[in-house]
Amino acid sequence: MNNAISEAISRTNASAAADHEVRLDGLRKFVDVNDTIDKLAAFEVAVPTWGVGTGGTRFARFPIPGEPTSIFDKIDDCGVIQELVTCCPRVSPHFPWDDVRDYSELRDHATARNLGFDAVNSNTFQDQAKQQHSYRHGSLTHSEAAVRDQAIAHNIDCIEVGKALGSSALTVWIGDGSNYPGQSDMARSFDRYLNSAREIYAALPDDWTMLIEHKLFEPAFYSTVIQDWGSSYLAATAMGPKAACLVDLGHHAPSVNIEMIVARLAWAGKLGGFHFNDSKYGDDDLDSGSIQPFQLFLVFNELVEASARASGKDTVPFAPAYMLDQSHNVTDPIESLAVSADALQCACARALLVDRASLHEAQDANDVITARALLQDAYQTDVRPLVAETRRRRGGAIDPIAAYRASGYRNEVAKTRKLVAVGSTGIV
Ligand code: PSV
Ligand code: MN
Repeated sequence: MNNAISEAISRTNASAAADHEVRLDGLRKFVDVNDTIDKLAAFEVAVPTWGVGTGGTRFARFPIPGEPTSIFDKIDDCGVIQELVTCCPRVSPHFPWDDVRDYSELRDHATARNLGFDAVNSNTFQDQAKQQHSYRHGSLTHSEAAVRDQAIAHNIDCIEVGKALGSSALTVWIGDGSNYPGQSDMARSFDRYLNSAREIYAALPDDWTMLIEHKLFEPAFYSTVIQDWGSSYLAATAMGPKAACLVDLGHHAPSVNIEMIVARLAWAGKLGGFHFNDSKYGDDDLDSGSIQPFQLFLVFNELVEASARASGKDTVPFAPAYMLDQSHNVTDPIESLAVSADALQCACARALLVDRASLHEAQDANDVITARALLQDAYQTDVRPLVAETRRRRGGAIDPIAAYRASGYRNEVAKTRKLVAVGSTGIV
C-alpha cells in the first residue's frame, strides 16, 4: 500500500461521503443496490504494463515528468491504480519490453503491492537489438523457417516467464501481413501461421489459455494474416480447447457490430479475452467508454447474457480475461486507466440491470419497442454512485481522480524517476 494514496483516499472519501450517500439513496428506489454491487464485485480487469507509460503516435510522444522508467516503476503505478479503483488486481506484461534478470524479484515486487500477473504478451512485431533475424517481412508466418522458428521460440520463452510470474495465459498478436496485392500468398501465410501456432500451443501448460488476437490492419496496410474474428476462430479451433479468441475493441472496421462478434464467439465457446479501449477512426486506443459508451454497454450486455446462459446450463462459468489496452498520449496514464476502469464497471453495472427475463419475453413476442426500451432503461440509469460504492466498500476511492490528485503521487515520484528522453516516437 502506498501511504500517500491511502491517506488521500480516506481524506477525499470523508469529504465526498455525504453527497455520495444522497446519490446512492436516490438509486435505491429503482435498483437493488446490494445485489448489483455483489455481482459487480466479480468484474476485474487487468492493466497493461505498457499502458502506464505515456503512449505516442508514429509522429511523436510527449513524456511527462514522473512517468515510469522501469518495469518496477510500472508495477508501482499499477499498484496505485488498484488502490484507487479496486478492480484491477492484475498486471499484463509484454516481452521483451518487460524483461528482467530475476522474475521472482518482479513477482515479489508485485505481490507486495497486492498485484498478480495476467496474460503475458509476446512481441514479434518489432525487431530487438541483438536479434538474429528481422521481422520486417513477418514473424510466425514468415516465408523463411529460421525466422518463424525465432518467433516461435520467443513465444515459448514468454510462456516460461509467465510460469515464473504466476500467469496462466499467453496473448499472441502478430503484425504479419502485406502492404501490396501480390506481395504474399494469403493461403500459404495462414498455413504457416497455423503450423507455427501449433508449436507454441504444444508448449502451453494444461491449465493455460492461448489467446489469439486479431486486428484488421496496421502495421500491414493491404492484408493481415489474422485480420478478423473469423481467422482468429479458425486458428483457435485448429489449435484445440486451450486456444480462444481475444477481441480488442479497436481492431475492427468502424461500422462493424462488435457486440455481435462477442455474442457469436461466446456462443461458440471461443471468447477468451478482451482488450478494452475506444476509437472513432481506427485503432485509436482511446480511453474506454469515451467515444462510444453505448457500444460498450451493448458488449457488456452480451457478456452478461453469455454468463447467464453459461450458468443456466451449468457449464464452466463464463469468465473471459479482461484487459485494458490503451495508449495515453495526452493524459496522465494513471488517470486515464482509473477512469477507464470506472467506465467498464459502469457498463457492466448497466448490463447487470437489464431485466433479462422481460427482455427475452419481449424478444420472443416480437415486441420490438419494449425490447428496445428495456435496454434503454438500463443504459440510461446513472449507475455511477453504485460503482463508487463498490469501490468504497473495498477500501477504494469514491472519486479516484480526486484522491489521486490529492495524493501528489506524480510529483513525488518525479523527484526520483529520470525524465524519459523527449523525441522518442512509437505506438506503445
Ligand atoms: C496491437 O495493436 C495491440 O492491440 C496488441 O494487443 C499489442 O500487444 C498491443 O497493441 C501493443 O501496443
Ligand atoms: Mn490489443
